[in-house]
Amino acid sequence: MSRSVAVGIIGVGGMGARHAVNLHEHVGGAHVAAVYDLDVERVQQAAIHCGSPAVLDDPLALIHDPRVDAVLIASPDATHAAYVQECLRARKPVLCEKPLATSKADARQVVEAEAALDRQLVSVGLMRRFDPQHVAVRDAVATGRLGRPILFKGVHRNAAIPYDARGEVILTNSAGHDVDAVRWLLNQEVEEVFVRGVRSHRAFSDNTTDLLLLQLTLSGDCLATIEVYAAAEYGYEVSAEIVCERGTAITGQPSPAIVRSAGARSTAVSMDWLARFQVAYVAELTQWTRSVQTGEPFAGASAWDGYRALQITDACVRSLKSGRPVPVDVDEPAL
Ligand code: ISE
Repeated sequence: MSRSVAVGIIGVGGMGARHAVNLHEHVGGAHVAAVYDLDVERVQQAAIHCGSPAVLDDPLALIHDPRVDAVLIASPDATHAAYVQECLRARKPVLCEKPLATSKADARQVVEAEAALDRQLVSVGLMRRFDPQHVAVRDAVATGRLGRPILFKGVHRNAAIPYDARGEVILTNSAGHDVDAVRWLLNQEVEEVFVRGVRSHRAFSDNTTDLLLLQLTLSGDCLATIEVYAAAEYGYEVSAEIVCERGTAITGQPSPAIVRSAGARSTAVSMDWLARFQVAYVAELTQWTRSVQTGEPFAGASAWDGYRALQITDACVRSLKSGRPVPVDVDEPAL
């Protein structure tokens, strides 16, 4: 039996804490060996819930710690690329939460640094690739039974985002999931983007653009439209539909009980992504652990996919600002 993978986690806010608990409770073959967070109270709490790992006060020391085999990065977006680069210097496998970086130039440097090592060490947490609903849609389209895909229709609604709701931040932080879903579900590249946005609530500040409509042109004579809405209030929902020549496939929502009461029949909607994608997060960590143990490639998103997501969302930001369609470069994978 392979040795348990000792994972060091950088950042134990909402997402990192969920990963820590998932690793501790639901993933065989790995354990939480060390944790770091700027918030001392938060990191102590996380340690209590995931088997009392070492609590370190320096993220770089965590990466180089000999007790750590592999690193999971769930710190603020702007810190991702530098920590991933440090993992590459330490030659350690790393699962970095999306986005891989906050600029396409920094993401490109990660791709190049990994290619120079000639080893695939970087994985990116684009967890929809492990969501059973999304996998089912991909499989249905891949059979060819529905004919050629013509249109992707995506919806991505957050009840409220815990960060700045300017259009460029939403595009980089949230819409990265959607553009990755388009590429992965259809196995096509995005060639051009056209983005418009509005402020959903009059009470929001003037520079808020929290409802965005993306129109994409894809490489296989296929179009895509995506609604990304950061303040939907009623709950968190994601869906992806692929319209094909002879039929369509759409993700269902995970189904909680149907409740009948007071003249209504209702089904609860999750309020956040941690609940909606819990199954996907565990599957992603399980597959990553296996790839670290066996040396086989990770089945999820690579550094290249993380870079592509940023290339596309960067074009989306330029389109939003200019009010015009913007072409996206399609370059060759470096690995
Ligand atoms: C968040 O970081 C996520 O990863 C969620 O899946 C996404 O829905 C949300 O918009 C992001 O802020």
